[in-house]
Amino acid sequence: MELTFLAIKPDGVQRGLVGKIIQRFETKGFTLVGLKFMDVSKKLAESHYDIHRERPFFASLVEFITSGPVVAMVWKGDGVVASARKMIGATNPLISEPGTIRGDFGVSIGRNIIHGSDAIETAQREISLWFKDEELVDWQPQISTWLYE
Ligand code: DAT
Ligand code: MG
Repeated sequence: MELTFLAIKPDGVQRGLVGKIIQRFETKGFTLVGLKFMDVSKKLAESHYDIHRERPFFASLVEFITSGPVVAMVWKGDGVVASARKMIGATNPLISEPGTIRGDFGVSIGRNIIHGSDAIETAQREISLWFKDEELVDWQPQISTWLYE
């Protein structure tokens, strides 16, 4: 089944939004596969945001994501990559729809609370960058038959 990588950024952690954010993905029906609370090294941050290396905001992005602990997660489910992106909302919280995480909790593009992989291939790259194989748990929630036909 499809996997995605999500990370609650330092602002989400500092603002005490970890529980609320995790709850949204749990109640939606996605399955938690990996979870760790961690500091992010400059090397990991630069590698994670490699595609933005030439953008003017790259340095501040790396500084921000390394400025405090983050919650790194892997979630599983049918269509989880695109669905999680919808639940997260547009990059700029000021234009993210209400009901999305960024739309409900944020006001600034440089403090947009959470990262989510933008495609299945990106998710695979990000999961292997952030997690070792043995840190991912292969399990089926017992309520699966009530979530999936
Ligand atoms: P997303 O996080 O929605 O996938 P992205 O991949 O385009 O957005 O950019 C990665 C992060 O970089 C984003 O979450 C916030 C920051 N960012 C993007 N565009 C920016 C901009 N124009 N000014 C400042 N920060 C920006
Ligand atoms: Mg992105």
